[in-house]
Amino acid sequence: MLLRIDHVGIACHDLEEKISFYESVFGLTVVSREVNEEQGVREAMLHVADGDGGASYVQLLEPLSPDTAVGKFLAKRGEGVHHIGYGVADVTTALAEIGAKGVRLVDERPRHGSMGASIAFLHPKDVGGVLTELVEAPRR
Ligand code: V0V
Ligand code: CO
Repeated sequence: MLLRIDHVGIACHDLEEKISFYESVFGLTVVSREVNEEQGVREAMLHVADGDGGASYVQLLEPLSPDTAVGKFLAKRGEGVHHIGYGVADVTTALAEIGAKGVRLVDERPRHGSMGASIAFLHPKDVGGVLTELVEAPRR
């Protein structure tokens, strides 16, 4: 069901500062910058590698305000890994299959994600403390 690791989401206070860090230390390149009001974030995707099923990225996340998912996470835990995003062929089908196994879904239906993807989150309390995101890449 999981095709690959699409991205690792990392929460930070200052997006531009963290972009500079990943560029200078790891030589990564920003391929997308977006504000996602629904998710309460300003985010950037930095390309890591290309695989058979698609590319993988680091996603840097800055909260739009303290009362957002990432804002609350930063206040509670500080900067660090916020979620893992796995590539799936069909996010609606994957949600139905995973939900049927008793895992709490944060999203009952897909939302708009970075770079035109369809995304949905599974509750971290039902995934061993890991906020887990399903990512269906846009059709080309
Ligand atoms: C919260 N908790 C986490 C967590 N966030 N545990 C692991 N990883 C995280 N990232 C824990 C938290 O410590 C609490 O446990 C408990 O869950 C409830 O947290 P809370 O602070 O009271 O917050 P809630 O319940 O209001 O919200 C938690 C959830 C929320 C997971 C439901 O963050 C959410 O809806 N996340 C999905 C949306 C999201 O994260 N969007 C930003 C990325 P204790 O302390 O009580 O034990 S957007 C993105 O990735 C995009 C656009 C993309 O990839 O394209
Ligand atoms: Co993400």
